[in-house]
Amino acid sequence: MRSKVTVVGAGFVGSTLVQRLAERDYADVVMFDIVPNMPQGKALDMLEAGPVLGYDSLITGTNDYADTANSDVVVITSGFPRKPGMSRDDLLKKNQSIVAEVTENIVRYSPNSIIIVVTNPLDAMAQVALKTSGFPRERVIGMAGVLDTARFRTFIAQELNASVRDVQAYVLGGHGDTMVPLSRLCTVAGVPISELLSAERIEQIVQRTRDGGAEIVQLLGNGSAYFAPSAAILQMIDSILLDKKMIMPCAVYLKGEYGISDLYVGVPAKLGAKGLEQVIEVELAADEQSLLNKSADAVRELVEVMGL
Ligand code: TXD
Repeated sequence: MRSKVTVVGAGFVGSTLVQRLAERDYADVVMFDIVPNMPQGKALDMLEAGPVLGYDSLITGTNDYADTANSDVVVITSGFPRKPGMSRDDLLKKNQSIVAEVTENIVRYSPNSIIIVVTNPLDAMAQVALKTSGFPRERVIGMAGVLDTARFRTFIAQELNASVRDVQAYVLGGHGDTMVPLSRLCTVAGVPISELLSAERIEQIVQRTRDGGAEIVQLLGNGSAYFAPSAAILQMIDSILLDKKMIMPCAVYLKGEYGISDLYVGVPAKLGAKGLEQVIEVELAADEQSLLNKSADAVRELVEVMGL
């Protein structure tokens, strides 16, 4: 039987992800949104691309959670955009209630699913989904690190005129200004980046990576990134549904790993059929650990504002 994936939120990230999934052709996809007719319209449009592109994925748009029943993976991209005059905390609380409501419906209709959280502020929203669902941490994972790492890899490849495939890197920590690109472990075809670029140039690339989301927001003028984010989510789903056991940075609920407890923070994780199959603990240098701690503190602040 084909796998079933539900994507909640048929906005830019959600609908682009559904398109990418359909083209992979290994799962049926349900796209849910509260806006009437819109997910149905987008789903039908994508379904009609199947004969041209050669995929048989069944794509269903809906406003009814019953259609999402028995999904293997559910992705939460639903959220409220920040409006003028809204504080960060207002947005936090608004998205907290959306993610909680969505999670309750996921638990009701797909009690055995693996949840991938995408809505911002990412690490805090993953915490909301975990607490609301009562699922084990293996089945509630946040997407941020694959995207942040992809941005870092893009900039390094550009700088060295190298293939992105040869660039290995890790960006850890929370999804935000405090993320921790681990340049010490970055290699290009196995060669440490410190042998290829000056420390100063590496630092500039690290800073551009930290500002990667904002750079796109500024260029777009309205809305935020969705092509690279949807690709990053797809890689996580691939590893889970195809049981590839790939290691990639994900927001994971830590239970003492890296000296951090009861909090979502981005760390290298092995994803397979069971969801999170292993937290990979990399030995960190003192300065890296202190940056990771700072990043965790920023997430903890949000969790406290939410009263979780
Ligand atoms: O790295 C990452 N984690 C991220 C996160 C990368 C990119 C985008 N990131 C965040 O994902 C972004 O800050 C937003 O919080 C979400 C979704 O971004 P997108 O660009 O797709 O936002 P849209 O286009 O505004 O889509 C949101 C949709 C929209 O269609 C709403 O109608 C719907 O969410 N929505 C809901 N769906 C279901 N249920 C409820 N309650 C609901 N409320 C709004």
